Amino acid sequence: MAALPMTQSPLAAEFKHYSAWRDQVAVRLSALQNWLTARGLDGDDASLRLTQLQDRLDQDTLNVAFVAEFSRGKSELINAIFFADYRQRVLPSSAGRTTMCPTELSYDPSCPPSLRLLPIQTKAQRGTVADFKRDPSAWSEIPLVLDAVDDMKAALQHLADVIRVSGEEAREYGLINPQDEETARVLAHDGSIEIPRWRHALINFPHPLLERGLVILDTPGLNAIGTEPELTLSLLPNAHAVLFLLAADTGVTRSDIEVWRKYLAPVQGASRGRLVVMNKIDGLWDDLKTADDIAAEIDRQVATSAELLGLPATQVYPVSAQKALVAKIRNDPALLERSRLPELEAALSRELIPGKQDLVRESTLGAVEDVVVQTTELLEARLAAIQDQIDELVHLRGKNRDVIGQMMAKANEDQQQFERGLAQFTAMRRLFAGQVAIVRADIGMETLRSQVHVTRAGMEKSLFTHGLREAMREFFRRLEHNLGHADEKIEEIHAMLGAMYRKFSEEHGLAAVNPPAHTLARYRKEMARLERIFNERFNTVFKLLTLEQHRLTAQFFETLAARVIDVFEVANRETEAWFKALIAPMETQVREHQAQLKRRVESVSRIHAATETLDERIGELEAAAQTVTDQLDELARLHGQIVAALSDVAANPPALARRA
Ligand SMILES: Nc1nc2c(ncn2[C@@H]2O[C@H](COP(=O)(O)OP(=O)(O)OP(=O)(O)O)[C@@H](O)[C@H]2O)c(=O)[nH]1
Ligand SMILES: [Mg+2]
Repeated sequence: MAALPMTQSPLAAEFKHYSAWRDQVAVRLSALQNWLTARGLDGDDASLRLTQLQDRLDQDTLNVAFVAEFSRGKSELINAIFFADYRQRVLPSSAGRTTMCPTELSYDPSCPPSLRLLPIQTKAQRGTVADFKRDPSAWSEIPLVLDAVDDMKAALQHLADVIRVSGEEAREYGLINPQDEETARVLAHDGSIEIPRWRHALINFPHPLLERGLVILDTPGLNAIGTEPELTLSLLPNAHAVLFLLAADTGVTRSDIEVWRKYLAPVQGASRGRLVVMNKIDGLWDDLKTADDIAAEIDRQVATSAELLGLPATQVYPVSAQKALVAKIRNDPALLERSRLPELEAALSRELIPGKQDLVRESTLGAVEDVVVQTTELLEARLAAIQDQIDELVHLRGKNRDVIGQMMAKANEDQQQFERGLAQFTAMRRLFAGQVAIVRADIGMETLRSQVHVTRAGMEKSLFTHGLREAMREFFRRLEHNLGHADEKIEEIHAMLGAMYRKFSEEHGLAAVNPPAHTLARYRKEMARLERIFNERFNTVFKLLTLEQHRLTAQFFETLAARVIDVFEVANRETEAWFKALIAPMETQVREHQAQLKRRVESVSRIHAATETLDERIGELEAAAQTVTDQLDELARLHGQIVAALSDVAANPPALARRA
């Protein structure tokens, strides 16, 4: 199944542009990092920040998810948008329920192409899909031989695998929804039920867009037999674009609305990158009608669907995935246009790429700015100190030894005064460490894990929904309390350091620095969102819990806790980076200032010993000042290059032009 040359769809073109942009930014970042290293200017903080940035660019992915009730054509649409060059259906697509488990398509060139499947039985074990991703032995792996077409199709057919199990077993996996009538009917028949054979699938596929960091998530339709809470909690919120599909032949059904409400509504906050697709418009094509009549009929359906979902009609894209796939395979531009897929592809790249580019740009700019400002301040302080010495020495020309003796006394005095200031700095540093420890206790992973533990135990004990909900409410209440407390401390630390910086700048002439601010607001918002999802999901008021309800809730909590842990890990990482960014410039300046004072005492005493070396010494200092001035220029130039690469104006990208 060798790929033919990529059809230049707007999405492919924009994606190519985006990844070229990202590569260019990475090149410029390395230039800065190498330059800093070569000149010994890469303090701990700077090199850490730049390395983190490079890692983030390396691992940068763009995630697109497809969500809908079964049989709306998700898999077909993925085939049409991304895999038409393979001249056939890559993902299985057929009438009825086809895709049985969430399927992620991506490409890691360090592993051979493969399909990896996580057995449904893992649901009876503790651990989320994310946990199992770290355990390769839990997965069944089928190699994908791209040239052996039939083998490859057969392998991917496993995405549709089901097994028949007893009601008991399905219950053990938490797959039975006691409220679902259909399940009850199926079970009543002979006590057994068909369930997905796999819990999750990972496809490693060398596709040009996947190679550049695209990750596609295909999901199974809402089935009565339960889905992973991970979808709502992390996979969908982490997607940069989510496509929600309707079908023209079914209209908006009750279960479509349920999927929308369950999967799309909770992540509505980030309304960017949410597209609604009305698929199968070819069902409305009718040779006995005029093109205008058909278009009007499509418009009417679009308007009705938009209204039912409470969206503007412009956010609903009518397409025919199937005809688009056929058109691309047969190279039939008229049919492709009629399928209206190109409009959806354009909208998708418009939603997806500029938004992602903005995110990457913002975070990169911020971090680079910090590093550049820090280094500039260091160099400027160095330059000012050299200049002071030059002025002092120039002033000494022709003065007698007495005056030079007074100079020496003054230099010594300054040095001593600064040493006394240092004692204050050390005391402040101790205070700072104390405050940091409080924040770490509030939001540290150990505190969190023990809260998870307490909540888990509380949930296991309770037999009634009331108790479960109480345990969860307490969990969120504690998290919010700790985050809020940490936020207050963070503000105090910020104010304390600000005062210290001002004091040092006034008393010892150090550069005035405005320490960067930090807040945990983002993480508190995410906790509130998770709590809302929990409340929405468990607001039913059954009193005594059945075994499977209990199991479902416990499973849900495990996923939720995993997500909370992820969020806290990021919060901790960022807070630690902030602590460093806060204290590092101060430490650097203090160290630098101390060295300068020492050099000054040395130089004055040398002159005191031999007044005739004065001119020579001034010459040395002037050369040193020139070197620092050159370094400042070079740093500004490197910074300018990064900013230019980030702004992406040179390439005049279609993405930015269109947005204007
Ligand atoms: N007429 C028509 N049929 C389509 C179109 N897109 C998909 N189909 C058909 O609809 C059926 C379901 O398509 P799938 O791609 O399997 O749908 P899905 O949303 O992935 O469904 P699940 O995997 O079961 O959740 C298949 O028989 C497709 O051939 C379309 O644009 N027009
Ligand atoms: Mg499917």
